[in-house]
Amino acid sequence: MKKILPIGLLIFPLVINNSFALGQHKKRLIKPIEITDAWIRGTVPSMSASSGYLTIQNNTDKLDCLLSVSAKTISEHTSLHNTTIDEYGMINMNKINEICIPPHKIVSLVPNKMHIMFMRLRSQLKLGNEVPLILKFKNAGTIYTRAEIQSINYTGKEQSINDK
Ligand SMILES: [Cu+2]
Repeated sequence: MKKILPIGLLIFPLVINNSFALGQHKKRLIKPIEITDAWIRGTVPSMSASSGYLTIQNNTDKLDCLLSVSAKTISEHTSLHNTTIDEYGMINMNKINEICIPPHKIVSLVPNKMHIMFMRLRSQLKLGNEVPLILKFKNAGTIYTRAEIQSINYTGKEQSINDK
């Protein structure tokens, strides 16, 4: 005895695909983690390291932490640093394991504080070029962004306005 498959079943995959597409579209409107104002300090030929800065906005209800940054096009070795001044006025840079952003808060990496350190640079970082960055977050996972290379004297968007 032969079984005949009802034609109605063939329509199901189309319906499932449609609702999946809608769900994805909704998620794109509010990013869980938003990265803005990413920049890296330009270098002169003798420099083998540089620092990078960006602003992280956590739009979720949970604490999230930046765990690592990679920028393979410019550097083999990247880590998260914090700058501190000790009791003798000496400036130190310490490696930190993570940068955490409380729910619905913004954390900015700015000169002389927390930053991304790019070591063993492959070549000179020239003004105006863009560098792709891959950020790894504890909850949000992998986030791709681009950082603009600024001049060696640049101190960031807000600082530059205050200087004028
Ligand atoms: Cu550093």
